[in-house]
Amino acid sequence: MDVMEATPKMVEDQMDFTEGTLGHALGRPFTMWYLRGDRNREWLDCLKQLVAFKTVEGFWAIYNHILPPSRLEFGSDYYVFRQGIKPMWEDDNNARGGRWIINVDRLKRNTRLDAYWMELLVAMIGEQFEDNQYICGVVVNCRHKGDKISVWTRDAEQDEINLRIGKQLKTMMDIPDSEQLLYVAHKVAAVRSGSVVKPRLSIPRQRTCESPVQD
Ligand code: MGP
Repeated sequence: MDVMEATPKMVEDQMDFTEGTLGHALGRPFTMWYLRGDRNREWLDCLKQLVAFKTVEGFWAIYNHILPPSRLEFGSDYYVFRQGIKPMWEDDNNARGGRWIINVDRLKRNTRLDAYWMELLVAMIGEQFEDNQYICGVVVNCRHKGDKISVWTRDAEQDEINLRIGKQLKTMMDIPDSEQLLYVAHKVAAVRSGSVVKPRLSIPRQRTCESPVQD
C-alpha cells in the first residue's frame, strides 16, 4: 500500500522547458495509474501510481512514452484520475459513484481501442465534458474476452447528469447505436456474484434499466 499513499512524481518536474514556457496548464492535475493483473495477489496490491501531470505538454510526454492499451498484456489496466482520487470503489469520491462502460469488441482492439482511449483522455483533461466536475477519472481494461473503456462519475444517483455524460461520450467517440453503453453503480459491481450486472442506465435505452428519467 505504500506506493499508493506516496505523492506521485509530477512529470513536469522532470521535463526540460527550454523554450521558456512552463507549458499550458490544465484545469486540474491528474494522476496516471497502472494495474498488472496477478491472480496470486490482492487487486489493491496490483495497482501502482505511475506519474502525475498538470500541463498539456506533461500529458503528451507521458502518453508518448508509454505503451498504448492495445499493446498491454491481457489483465492490465490504465487509470487516469483527478489528482487526489484513488481509482478504486473505496475512495470517498467514488463510493457513491458508478461508471459508463464501452465494451470494445475483440476485433476492434487493433483499430479502435487506442483511438477511443486517446480521444477520451483528451476530452477529460481538456474539460470538454459539460459535466466535467462530476467525472472522477477514466479507465481502460485490457482483457482477452474484450477490452473495456470506462468513465467513472461521482454519483450513481444523478441520472440526468450521468445520462448527459453518456450521451456526450457516445457522440464524441462516434459510437454506433449497435454498441450499447451501460452505466453500472460501483456498489452493484462490487457485490455481484456472477458476470451479469444490472445497469442503472443504458444508451440506447434498454427495458431492464431502473431509471425513470431516460430520453
Ligand atoms: P475489473 O478489473 O473491473 O473487471 O474487476 P474484469 O477484470 O473485466 O472482470 P469482470 O469481473 O468485470 O468481468 C475485476 C475484479 O477486480 C473485481 O471483481 C474486483 O475483485 C477487483 N476490483 C476491480 N475494481 C475496480 C476494484 C476496486 O475498485 N476495489 C477493489 N477492492 N477491487 C476491485
